[in-house]
Amino acid sequence: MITLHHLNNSRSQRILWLLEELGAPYEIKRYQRDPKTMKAPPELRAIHPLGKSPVITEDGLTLAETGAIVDYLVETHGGFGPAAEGQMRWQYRHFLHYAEGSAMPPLVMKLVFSRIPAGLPKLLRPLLKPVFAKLDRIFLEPQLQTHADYWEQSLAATGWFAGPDISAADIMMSFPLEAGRNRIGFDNRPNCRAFLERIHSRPAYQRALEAGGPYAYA
Ligand SMILES: N[C@@H](CCC(=O)N[C@@H](CS)C(=O)NCC(=O)O)C(=O)O
Repeated sequence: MITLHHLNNSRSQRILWLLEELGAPYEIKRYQRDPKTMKAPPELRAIHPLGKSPVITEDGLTLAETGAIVDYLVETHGGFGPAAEGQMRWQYRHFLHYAEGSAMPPLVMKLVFSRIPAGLPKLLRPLLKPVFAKLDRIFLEPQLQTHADYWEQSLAATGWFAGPDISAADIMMSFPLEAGRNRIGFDNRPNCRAFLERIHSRPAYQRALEAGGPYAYA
C-alpha cells in the first residue's frame, strides 16, 4: 500500500489526483504548514531529509520529487503514461521535466518577490520595495509571459500537453497553470483557461480535492 505524505495546499495534490485517476490503493499521512512561515512541519524531515512534500513510501521505498513519483506510479500501475510511439513520447518526457525544472522556478520567485517587502523592517520597506518591483518588471515578468505563451501554444492542437488524450504530463503541468492563473494572468489565453476547467471537472480531480483538504489553486 502506498503512503502519500501530504502537505496541505501543496504540490502533493497532483499525486493525490494521479492516484485517484489510476485507482491505486493509498493512504494519506497529513502534515500541516506553519500558518506564519508556510513551512512544512519538522516531522516531514523524519520521512525524507529534504522535508518537502510530496513524498511516498511503499515496501521500503521512500521517494521524493513529484516527477519521480509520477514516473514510479505510471510504471507500477500503468495508465497515464506517454503515447506508445513517435514524437509525443518525448513531448511527454519534456513536460514531465519542464513543469518543475523550468516552469515552477520563476513562479516561485514571483511569489517570493511579492512577499519580501512585507517581511522587511519598516524603515527599509520604502527603499527596497521599488527595487523588487523593478526586478519583477524587467527580469521575471518577461520570462513568465514567455512560459504562459508557450503553454497556450502547446495546448492549441488537442487541449492536452502531450498527445490526443490526458496523460501524467498534464497532471505535472496542472500546478504551473494553477499557480500561473493568478501570478501571470490568462485573460488572453483561452487554451490555458479551458485546460484548467477541463481538469477541474474530472471526477478523479474532485475526489483528490476532497481527500487532500483545502487547496487554494483549484
Ligand atoms: N520540486 C519539488 C518541490 C517540493 C516542494 O517545494 N514542496 C513544497 C510544497 S508545494 C514544500 O514541501 N514546502 C514546504 C517547505 O519548504 O517547508 C517537487 O515537485 O516535489
